[in-house]
Amino acid sequence: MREIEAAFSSRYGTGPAGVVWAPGRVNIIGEHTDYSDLPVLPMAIDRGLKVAYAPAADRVAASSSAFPETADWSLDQIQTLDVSTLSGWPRYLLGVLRVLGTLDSGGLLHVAADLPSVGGLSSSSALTLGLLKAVDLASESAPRPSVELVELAIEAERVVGVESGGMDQNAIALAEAGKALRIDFAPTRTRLVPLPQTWSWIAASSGVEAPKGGRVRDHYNARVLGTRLAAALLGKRLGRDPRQRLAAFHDPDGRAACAELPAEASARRVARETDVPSGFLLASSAGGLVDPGPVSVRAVALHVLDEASRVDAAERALAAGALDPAGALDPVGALLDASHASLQDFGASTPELDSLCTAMSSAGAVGARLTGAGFGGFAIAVAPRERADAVVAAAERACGGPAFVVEPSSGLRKL
Ligand code: NG1
Repeated sequence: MREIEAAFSSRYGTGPAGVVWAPGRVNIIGEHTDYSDLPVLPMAIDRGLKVAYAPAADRVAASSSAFPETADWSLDQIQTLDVSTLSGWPRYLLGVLRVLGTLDSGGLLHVAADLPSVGGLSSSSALTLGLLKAVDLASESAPRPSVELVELAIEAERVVGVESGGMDQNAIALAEAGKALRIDFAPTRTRLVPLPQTWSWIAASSGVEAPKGGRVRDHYNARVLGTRLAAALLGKRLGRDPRQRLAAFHDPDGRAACAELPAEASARRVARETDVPSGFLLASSAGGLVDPGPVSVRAVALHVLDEASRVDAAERALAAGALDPAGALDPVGALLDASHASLQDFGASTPELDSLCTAMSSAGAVGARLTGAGFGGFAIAVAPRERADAVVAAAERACGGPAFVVEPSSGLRKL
């Protein structure tokens, strides 16, 4: 019996009806662009989590091999629970159940993972999508299509409090082996991008945890606010609609006007200057962002617009890599390095992430950058396959690990 089935049986006294696989992801390039409706280029990886499930008449119960918290809620109770009173991973389960609305039946769930949850590999979205698909399959209704699960998962994570974009959920649900996934937003469109087999992708921990509670959530939401303030100010200055996302300013005039933006501004000041209400600027699915006061605006906008151009350039370089993998490696590596430098200005890097990237480059990686939200968590590097072991070893020496090669893998599915 597989380990997860044994764990499920020992917890619930009965075997599971099935097991769902939800992979983690690394983002190759396009960081902090998704919530401005600008593109990203992630790939799902060969690490992730399994959720074993079985139907249950009137309750949802859940446990995990990795964490002590459990949930056991009646269907009636689910509608009255307050997410802010829960701690740990059951918050994501409540987010999932909330967006599913009134349930006709429940489920028994058990989670096991080989995906570090320290930040950057999208463990929160893998968990959300794994739970969502397991609850969906445990119910009697027809299974929902992946694109519907993606939309529900985005909303579920916002219920938990991070006003995220949609990169992770799309990547995890729609990825295919051997390929990255270019994702555009508003409307969402995805395109598979083959990756050269002679390259290795290395994921390495900075040794600093960046879980989505407290500190990281506040840093992240402050950047989301920074992009909204920048867009409102650019709209006002360029005579365009100020209630748009930064994607509406991804053109030469928009880029040039960024230089005139204030280094920092508050929602209150921008609301006064632009007539966009502060309630609009601070809106969120979880009842409004906490107003952090002045946040970085100019560096945030410059990073986001330039990073979107780097996504286009990386996709072009990868297309060339299909014909000439060796020739495309340096251009892709240079884009990764440029992305990391830009994220330093944006404020998402840390000294540990910086020295980790330097260590991997010195060991033979052609490019390295933080991946995911940053503020700690993971970095990725790209290297010719024969140098991968040396890069992993250098990363482990720099930060104490873990570091490992990740393979571009297929997405969410029933095993
Ligand atoms: P992480 O925290 O690495 O899973 C987060 C967001 C993404 C994206 C990146 C930054 C969530 C679930 N994910 O990724 O949507 O904005 O940061 O590019 O919040």
